[in-house]
Amino acid sequence: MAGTRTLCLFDVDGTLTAPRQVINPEMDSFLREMQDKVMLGVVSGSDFSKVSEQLGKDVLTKYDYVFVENGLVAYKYGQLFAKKSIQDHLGEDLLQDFINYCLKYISQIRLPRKRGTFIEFRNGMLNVSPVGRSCSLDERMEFYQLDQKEGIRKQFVEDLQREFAGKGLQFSIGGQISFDVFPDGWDKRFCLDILAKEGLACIHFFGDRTSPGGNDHEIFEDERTTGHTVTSPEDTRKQLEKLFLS
Ligand code: M1P
Repeated sequence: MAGTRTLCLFDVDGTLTAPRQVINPEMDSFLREMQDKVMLGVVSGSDFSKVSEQLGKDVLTKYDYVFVENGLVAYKYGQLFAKKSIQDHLGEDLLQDFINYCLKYISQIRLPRKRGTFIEFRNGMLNVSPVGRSCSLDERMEFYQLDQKEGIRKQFVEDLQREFAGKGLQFSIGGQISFDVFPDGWDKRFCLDILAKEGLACIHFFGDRTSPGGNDHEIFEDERTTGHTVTSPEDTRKQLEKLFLS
């Protein structure tokens, strides 16, 4: 039976914060006011350390639900309540074939700059970055602009889709310098299976990457959510005010 509580579930980068930046204090206090009307949750492809850097060390107590790595690691009212790992699911052989292929592929790309941490191994996904995650903010923007012109990540993902066809892997280009790789179905919809047991009346999802290929697309389209496309944190606030405060 449907419950009475409404949950507003937010993507982080580009929706609550500028990409990889800390939440603006005004947006943060606006969300606290919203909590009188609705429950709040976040769902991010990033891992917990990045989400807490952006939303605050007290993120677990500020939001009713925090889903990191698409919900593979899930917290409710500050407590860890679900966790699943990619290595148990895929097995070491496939994982190593995949990692080796990516490292070889990256070694053959020439970029204006390359830094370190080309593959980040997370609990529920791999994050692959041709420029390397340890790049500076300026280097990040430089890669992002180049990628928009040259489609480096898009081409990389297409090659991986061909090479690993039928292996049960899904790819998602969410941020600026990398893409995420996870088992089929482990996109942001993963958290909806968890929420299905929570007796909510309605889940409003807000994200900026809702077009096909973006990492908010599947959850935005899912019939268990009412999806909203936003263009920035300011736009998220405007849409919330219109929906719940006017
Ligand atoms: O916006 C979500 C993405 O944020 C980061 O992407 P990037 O560093 O490329 O901007 C990553 O944490 C990625 O996993 C995540 O999907």
